[in-house]
Amino acid sequence: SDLDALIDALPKAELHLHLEGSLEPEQLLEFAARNKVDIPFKTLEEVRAAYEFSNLQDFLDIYYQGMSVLQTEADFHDLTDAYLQRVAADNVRHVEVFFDPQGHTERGVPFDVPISGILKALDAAKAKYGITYRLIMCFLRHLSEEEAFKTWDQAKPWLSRIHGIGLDSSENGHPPSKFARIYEEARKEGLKLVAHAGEEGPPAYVYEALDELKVDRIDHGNRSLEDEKLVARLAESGMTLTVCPLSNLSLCVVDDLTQHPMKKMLELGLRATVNSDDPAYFGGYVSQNFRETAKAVGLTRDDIITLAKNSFTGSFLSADEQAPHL
Ligand code: ES4
Ligand code: ZN
Repeated sequence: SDLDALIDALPKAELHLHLEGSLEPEQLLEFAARNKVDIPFKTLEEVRAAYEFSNLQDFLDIYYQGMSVLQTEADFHDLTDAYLQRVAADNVRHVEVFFDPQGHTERGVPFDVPISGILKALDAAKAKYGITYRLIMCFLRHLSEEEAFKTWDQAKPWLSRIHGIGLDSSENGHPPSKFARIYEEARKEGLKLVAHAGEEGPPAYVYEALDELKVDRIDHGNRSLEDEKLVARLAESGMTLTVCPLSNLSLCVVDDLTQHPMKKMLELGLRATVNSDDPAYFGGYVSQNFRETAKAVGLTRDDIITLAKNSFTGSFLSADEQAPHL
């Protein structure tokens, strides 16, 4: 359709992407074979069948299991490069990507391995694909504050290469306030701050992310819509929400894409953006998220242009760096 052509043609930024969530079934088998990692699947069909779930925890269990095939710097490089190549074809010009160091150090892969491989691919992206980047290190919120501080210490030599920190994994029972001291340290180092909040968790967690973590962006934020005062605050402050429609559908945050709040978010004056979250698991990269959402909730040309613009104004690029894309 006309809208699909517009979506393809517009320069876009992706602000919510877990690199480990871009591990396609084919790559999982390839990395398992080359690293001789035992996995409980033999065929693509078996992997695809395993990439099925209906809530955040079921997804996370499979996501952490999938990570076990990522062993070497080359694996992380190849994973990142494949993602960049994929989104370059969709006119994505800038990416702000997450990685989960604790998902790797926990199983004996040293901190330096993932970050070295990831940065090698990201550093080549401008020349290879015309894509700029920021790298965001996430803490797993189901682990302790002490574990987060251990990871923070391992990250210290890399801080000039890490632009921001994030908070992900199982949300309920692990409120943002649990990590207030880590965020304070990162803020002192001049890092950008983001956190998943209001995906499955209540509006109170979005308030905590704002007030106790002092985040620059909210990842997801869907459940903010349950609280009128919170919506007004987010709209007035121009807070960016990195919304992930196909993720929300896969994890039953919404029952049906026609029920997705994206249109409503724009009507409420929220600075929403469209992102893929874990595209290998949720059935689509960023352009597909745009296309399916546009169709399901009736986004107009203006809505789509606004969303593409928001992806740059909500990014951590300077105004000068954003300008050519707007
Ligand atoms: C995630 Cl969708 C989602 N939510 C929370 N944590 C995550 N890590 C990777 N994907
Ligand atoms: Zn996410």
